[in-house]
Amino acid sequence: MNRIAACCVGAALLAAPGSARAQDTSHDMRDMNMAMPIPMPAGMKMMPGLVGLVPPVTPFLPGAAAQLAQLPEAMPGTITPLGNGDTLDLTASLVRRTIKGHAYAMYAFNRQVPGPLIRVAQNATITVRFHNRIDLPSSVHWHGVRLDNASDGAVGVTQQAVAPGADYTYTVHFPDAGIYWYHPHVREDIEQAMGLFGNMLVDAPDHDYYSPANQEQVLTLGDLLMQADTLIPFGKEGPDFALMGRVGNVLLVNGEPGYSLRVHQGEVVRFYLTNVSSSRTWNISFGGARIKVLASDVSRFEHEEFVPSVVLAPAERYIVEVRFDHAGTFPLVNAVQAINHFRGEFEPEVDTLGSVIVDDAPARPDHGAAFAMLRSNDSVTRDIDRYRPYFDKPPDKTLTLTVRPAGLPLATVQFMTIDTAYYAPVEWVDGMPDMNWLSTSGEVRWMFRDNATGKENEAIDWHVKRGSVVKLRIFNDPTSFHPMQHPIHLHGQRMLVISRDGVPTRNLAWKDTALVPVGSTVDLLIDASNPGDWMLHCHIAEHLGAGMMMVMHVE
Ligand SMILES: [Cu+2]
Repeated sequence: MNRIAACCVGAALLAAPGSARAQDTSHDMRDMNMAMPIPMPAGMKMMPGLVGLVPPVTPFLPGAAAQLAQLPEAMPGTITPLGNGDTLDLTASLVRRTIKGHAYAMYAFNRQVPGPLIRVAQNATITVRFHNRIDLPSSVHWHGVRLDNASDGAVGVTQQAVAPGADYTYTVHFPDAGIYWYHPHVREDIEQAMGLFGNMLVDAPDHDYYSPANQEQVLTLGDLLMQADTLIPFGKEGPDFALMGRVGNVLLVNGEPGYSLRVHQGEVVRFYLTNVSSSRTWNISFGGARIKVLASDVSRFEHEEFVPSVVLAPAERYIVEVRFDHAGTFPLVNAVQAINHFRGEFEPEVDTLGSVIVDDAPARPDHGAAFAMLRSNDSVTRDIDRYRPYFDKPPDKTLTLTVRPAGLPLATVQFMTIDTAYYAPVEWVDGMPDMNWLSTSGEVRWMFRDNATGKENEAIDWHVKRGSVVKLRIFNDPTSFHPMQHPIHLHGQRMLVISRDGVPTRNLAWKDTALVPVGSTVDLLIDASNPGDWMLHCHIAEHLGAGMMMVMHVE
């Protein structure tokens, strides 16, 4: 009997609330929490062959041993300016967090959600003394920052996990301006989702680095999966929702389910956007207000552009400016194309995350004229020019993205064989939450396959010389068991997305994370300038937890 079947027996013993079984306090956590149905999209029922099943993992939620009332209440994130040589104490701990009027035991850095916004000058070096006071092993990864390998926070590659109660000191050097973020690099599916994330805003010395704005807003875009007022537990032994990742149904801006900003008519707001979700890809717009894209992960773009909306895959950052040119209310919107796997239909899905309320007092100063102009960042172009001779060389390395299932419920396997007849390049929402929930890292293995050697994930052993320029071609196999987009993140280096499906990118920015849609081939050019052992992995937390990682050694 496999583990699914064993759990199925346990679930079958569960009766309706009020029954003798439900009142029996002797049953274990598994029965109590994991048998709770997960939220299904409107009009969709759980697949008949899956009713009564639970994921074959022990349910986990933070703070099981803590008294909720005794925990300190989480606070909003504060700006923490740090100078070169400064030290920050960063403590991950349990907090009481109130969402839509209900309190939950969750995690926070320095009791803040998001964690402290570390604001530093470009080229500053700071020391961070990390104190793990949560109930899981943890670490801190400084996402996108080209720092010393020993401070990368990559558990299993650059350090051991920091045990509960233990400490670790990081030295963080910031060679590049822009918006970055920090999060644990162990069980991200739990720790990041439960509140352990924060930004670093790195200021260039040039005060004219971006076009002028009246104010700045740093926004994290995240989500939380709940059934009514209850958090859906995580898998203790490994991630559940291993097929598509955990896609939340409560959308959070800076950890809160509603966002609100008041501005004057004509103001230009510079938004620093970070996708901190486990799996969700966002498509963000501002109620028709004009959006200008300035920068992404590790640099500005060669040219500023006006766009109708901004797509952010997990871990990606975009810096945009938005001008609110008339009084009124501009909704902050996530507008996507949902795919309903059960019905095989696509349908639009639009969620309002908050609003920008514009009064009729005039902006002072009025940056309207500067906003209307699109700047070219010649220094970015000149920097990239040094790499252009490598754009057309044959790939040095090629990877195929695929998945191998083993021991999934029969109904899921049968469904997938017909479901892959159609696929979406990007799955914006979870259109099959039942099948997804029941798949754990025990049954699903997501994979990088090195086409040159046939090796997979951590067995792949790439050694490249420091200073070399590596062209990496990644193909996302649409014929795999369950094809899905993957946001691929490389630690400690910078890279260019030089082409997608053979079409050259016409406006480049240095990136650390690139989305590879289903069926697509993406060519990356890696500037391998930072020595050490660096992870390459999918940033969908559950895909990483289900194996999708490897290490590139820069010597
Ligand atoms: Cu992935």
